[in-house]
Amino acid sequence: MFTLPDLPYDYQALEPFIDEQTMHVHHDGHHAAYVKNLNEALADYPEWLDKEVAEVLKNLVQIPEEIRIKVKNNGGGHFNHSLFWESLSPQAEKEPSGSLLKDIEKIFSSFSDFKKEFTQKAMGLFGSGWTWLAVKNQKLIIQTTANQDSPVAEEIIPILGLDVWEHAYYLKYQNRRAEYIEAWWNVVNWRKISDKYSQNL
Ligand code: MN3
Repeated sequence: MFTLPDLPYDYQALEPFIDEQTMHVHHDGHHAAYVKNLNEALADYPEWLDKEVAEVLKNLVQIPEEIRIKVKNNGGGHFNHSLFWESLSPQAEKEPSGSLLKDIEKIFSSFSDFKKEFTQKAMGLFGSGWTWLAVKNQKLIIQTTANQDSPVAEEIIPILGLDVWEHAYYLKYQNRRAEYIEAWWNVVNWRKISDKYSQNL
């Protein structure tokens, strides 16, 4: 069985950038539903229920066709949100460190240029989806995915993900996605992302 992870901080901890009510709806409502629906979809296929969700997503072709889309959507939702919560912190650093900072500067010329490009991609994403900082063939990339599609299904390692579904910001920011993204940068847990990057080099 897949289980909903607890938030690594209190629901109000990311205030004022991400509000308590949104965190409740997002974690206890949306993420919980992905976990429930994933377990239901795989109920008749218990061999998949004790795998890591990333393993399930990497092997979707082996999932019976009649439940494959449901597993892709809800498994992606579970994986993506688990990464999202742990990528944030009320004690956030302003920027990455170590090899991550060095490689961001190498590829995007500066950390502020990286932020600009990431923000533009997130702003340009039509409808619901995610923007990622990820490692592909040992190189940093910015990627966007639609719906709950997850880069991990394509052998890409996401190290930071921004949820740009309206459910992630509508209660506080309504249609002002740009304000949400600007606020979100303030709670990105760069220490954690930098560590994750070093482990995946
Ligand atoms: Mn979401």
